[in-house]
Amino acid sequence: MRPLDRLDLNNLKVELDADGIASVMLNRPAKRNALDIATIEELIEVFQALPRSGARAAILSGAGPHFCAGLDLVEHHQANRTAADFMQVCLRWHEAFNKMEYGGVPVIAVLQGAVVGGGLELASAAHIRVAGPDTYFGLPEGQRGLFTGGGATIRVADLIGKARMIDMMLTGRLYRGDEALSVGLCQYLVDDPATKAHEIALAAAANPPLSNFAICSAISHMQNMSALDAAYAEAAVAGVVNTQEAARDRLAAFADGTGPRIKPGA
Ligand code: 1HE
Repeated sequence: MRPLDRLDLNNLKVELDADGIASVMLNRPAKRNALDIATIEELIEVFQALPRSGARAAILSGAGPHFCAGLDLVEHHQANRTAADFMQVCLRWHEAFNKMEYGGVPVIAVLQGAVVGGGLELASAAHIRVAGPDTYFGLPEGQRGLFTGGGATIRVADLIGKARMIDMMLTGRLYRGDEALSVGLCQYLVDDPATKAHEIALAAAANPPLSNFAICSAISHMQNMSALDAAYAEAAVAGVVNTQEAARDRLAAFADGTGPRIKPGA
């Protein structure tokens, strides 16, 4: 496996800064960052390398006016795929998005313009979504004669519920602004999503990496389990995380009264 700084990337731009914040940018703005198979393969490589890169958090963004226009419809049209071919394509999408969601490094998505179809599937694999005034969310699969194939039936349904997802797919309904925030498509709605995402990434990066690893992989895994198994797995993860060396100073500071108290700011 090649390290993050040695990957040969054409459709993504990746940088790791001195604070340990990785920036992963979809970089096909002329095609509205549509996800062709080459981009999906690059996402797999990047999110495979990320947990071993020293990155403490990552910011996922898209170059240009739109975050991501979803499946590359032109490639899909021209490739004339069989059902078996497209199933394999979808499995590569799952590989990429699972590496993101389960990798243990917090991924914060900065969303502008269109976050549609596969673009919403990609955004929903991030751990935190930050939208701006021009961001809109849609699942236009129904109108295109398609169906979701990148995990929306799991992740988008999880964010907004089955009924809203079905409505979006049947009618082409778009969500934006306060409505998008209130249904759970994004957790932050701000004028400057890039700056906010950076702030969030720095805050997350200040946590011990093992805590973040648990937050950004164990919760997702536990959702796939029965409640009984999830409770057992939670106890096992807490056994490891809550006794980590990196927590010692923080606990000591609380015990001697110098550690922060958890209260809302002024
Ligand atoms: C594309 C794509 C694409 C743009 N595949 N090439 N997704 C959709 O149904 C959304 C399709 N895209 C759009 O509705 C619009 O492009 C946008 C609203 C996102 C942006 O509009 P606009 O006016 O800024 O750009 P444009 O003129 O439409 O597109 C600019 C170029 O990007 C143009 O290429 P050009 O070579 O003619 O300049 C477009 O063809 C290209 N482009 N979007 C390929 N999606 C695993 S299953 C997932 C199923 C889905 O994702 S379904 C949802 C698909």
